[in-house]
Amino acid sequence: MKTSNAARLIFWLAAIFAVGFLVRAESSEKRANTANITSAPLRIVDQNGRPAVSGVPSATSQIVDVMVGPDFAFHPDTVNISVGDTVRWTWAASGHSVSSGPHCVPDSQFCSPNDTGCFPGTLSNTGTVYMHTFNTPGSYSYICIAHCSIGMAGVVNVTGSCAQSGWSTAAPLPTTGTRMAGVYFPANGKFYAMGGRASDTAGNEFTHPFEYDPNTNTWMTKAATYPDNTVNNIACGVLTDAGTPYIYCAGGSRVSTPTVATGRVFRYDPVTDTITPVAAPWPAAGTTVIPGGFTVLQNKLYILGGYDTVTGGGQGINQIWEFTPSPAAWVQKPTVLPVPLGYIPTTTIGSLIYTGGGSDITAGLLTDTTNSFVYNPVANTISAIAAIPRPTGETRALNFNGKMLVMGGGRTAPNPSNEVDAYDPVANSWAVNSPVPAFVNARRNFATDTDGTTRIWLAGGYDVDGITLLASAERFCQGGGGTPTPTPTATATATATATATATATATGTATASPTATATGTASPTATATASPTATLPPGVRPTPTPRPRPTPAPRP
Ligand SMILES: [Cu+2]
Repeated sequence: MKTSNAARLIFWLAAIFAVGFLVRAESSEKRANTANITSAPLRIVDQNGRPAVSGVPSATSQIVDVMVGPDFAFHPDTVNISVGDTVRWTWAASGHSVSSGPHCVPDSQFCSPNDTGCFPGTLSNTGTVYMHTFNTPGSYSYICIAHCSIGMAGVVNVTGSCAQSGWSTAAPLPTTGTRMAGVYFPANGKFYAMGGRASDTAGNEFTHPFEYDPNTNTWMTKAATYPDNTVNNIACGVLTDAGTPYIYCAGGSRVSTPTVATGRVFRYDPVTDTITPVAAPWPAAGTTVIPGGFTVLQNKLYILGGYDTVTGGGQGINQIWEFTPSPAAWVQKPTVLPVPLGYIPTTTIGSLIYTGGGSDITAGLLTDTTNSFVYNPVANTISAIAAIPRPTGETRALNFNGKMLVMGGGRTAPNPSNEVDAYDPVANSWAVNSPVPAFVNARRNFATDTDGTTRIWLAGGYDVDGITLLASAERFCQGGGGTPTPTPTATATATATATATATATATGTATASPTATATGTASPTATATASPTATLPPGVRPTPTPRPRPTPAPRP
């Protein structure tokens, strides 16, 4: 009996070893034959020494196939594609997953079978097909969660390219819209316009999110329904809870009762198209305060400042709040803004939060400012940075390749603007319409966001007159052949100066681009073209906007 057991044990050990050896042998043989498995050539290097794109690059997106198994490997284990291309994984054996992340740590950027529940993950069986489109350049490692420890891993290298470099017209929103929050959702590469309204008359708040697909240049009105109609001026950002990313949104206002605000929080899962209440309202809202600037840093949503619609007839607040998704909770930071502000262009670069501009709100009147700050939420410090070269507010700031872009916006003449100011946190200096040029249609209170490296989207908002609502959308793509066209038009801001006083426009020079050509308005914009702020040396601050010319606030 003992001999028999020992023999059996030895047999099984040998069998396991042999299987492991055979699997490895098969695996390496498969690797050698990857060219037979996919039709595309592999391991081709471009002139920069980077992997060349598999197959023939085309203006339209392509699908690249990867087989999952039948052994403990992906075939091929490396694919090189262009932005907008799709990888299609097909299971040739059961009990495997495709889970984004290095080593054995799923990072929830994408995963089989449907990009949900990436952690801890799902194993799928033979015949499963999972597709994911890559919209941002980069190198994406992925694993099988069951077999990553024995090396079942792959990588997707995505190189950037633009069908059209620079700004171009995108498909318009399904309707006019303003006061939406733009959110790029990395897990599916789509851009969302959250909340907002179709007009400034009561009862026209949006009830569903809008989804823009960069690959098809189309908008879709999603089925998920907001929990209420207090959805103007909401603060949104992508946060991950238990491994799944969501768009969290806090606060908001509505037209029918302009002095009523909400602190309500909900989260939207774009993949399952579901909206879920989050039982942790933003405490600063009370029933009267609209969120100020907002940004995400290390999986926390920050709100800087805001608009108290009641106190003093309407005024800015100076509070800074931090939201943590799990468990959902808010903390008021011990730091306050040096000046109370609402609608602050705000973004995150590295471990710091930056602002450029924002609305002074006094007795219910909004005035664009040049206040610019850097905030460290860990050290609880906030200090001034070089001031943005023009007053603005009621727009967003975006982190684009490590620079803060402040996107047009503003209401104090000659705003609204189409100018894109870029703050370099290393040099503590601003550039105007460089590296990203001005967009075409000046506007404020529009939805905008970026993938961080290559693309920017914006949609809706108020037109150059500050009144007309827009449906139009624009998209920026950087890369591919050639540089973006440096031909911003200042026509938009120029027309807005019609009612401006000379003193007001004198400081509004920043919004006029150096290439401004006459647009026929006999307004003081001539002074604007005479002093393009692009030539301001770093550290020289333009005169702050004087307070006394605010335009009356429409319903927030
Ligand atoms: Cu596996």
